[in-house]
Amino acid sequence: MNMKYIVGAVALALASSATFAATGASCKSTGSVPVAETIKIDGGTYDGGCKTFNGTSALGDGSQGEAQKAYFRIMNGATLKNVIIGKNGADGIHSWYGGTLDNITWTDIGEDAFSVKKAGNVTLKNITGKAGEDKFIQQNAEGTITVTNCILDGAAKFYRQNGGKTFKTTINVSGCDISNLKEGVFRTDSPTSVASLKNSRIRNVPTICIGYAAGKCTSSGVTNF
Ligand code: DGU
Ligand code: CA
Ligand code: CA
Repeated sequence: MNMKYIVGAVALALASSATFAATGASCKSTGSVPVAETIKIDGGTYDGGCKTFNGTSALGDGSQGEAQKAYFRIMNGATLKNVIIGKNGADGIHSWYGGTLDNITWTDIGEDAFSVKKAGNVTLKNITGKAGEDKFIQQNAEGTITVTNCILDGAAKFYRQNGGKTFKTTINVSGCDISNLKEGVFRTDSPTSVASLKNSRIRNVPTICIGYAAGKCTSSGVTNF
């Protein structure tokens, strides 16, 4: 085999398996902070300093009970970064009118990990979620969700548009390692909603698209790991 052919074959092999391991969040805990009520961040940036935020029973118990509170509410374009959510996941983090999460770990996902409660676009980057029972991301209002470099290990669904709702939602996910889902990656009941999974890896994931209209949920560059 001549050199030219070998170089070509290697380039082809790289191109056809063009996925890389996601690294997710990177914090090592620097201490512990109790959280007894939702911390509201209205614009600007809140840096959690890689502390572990531990919800008290005032937030909830991390079960599937619907009456639980969020640890944080990001509002009006706020950024929340460098946070570890502790063992009581409660109702995770909420967004009102858009914002960004950067470098967030959910140690033990509660009722869900992140919810869009009021319409707005959100960016979720460098995030890691573990040990969920039901949903990782819940979208209850309009907007586009963009997720990059994430690890989710354990949930029923990576993403759910609120059941029975038909407004349009958009979720684009890339550079993620998603494993151990009971149902699938994306689920909607809306005929207009769209979803994409790109350049990511999956393991023990029964299906990617649930409930989407033809052509509205796509995947490319997705391999098993
Ligand atoms: O009837 O809408 O768990 O927003 C079900 C509810 C439920 C939501 C969801 C959420 O899907 O409350 O956290
Ligand atoms: Ca639930
Ligand atoms: Ca919830």
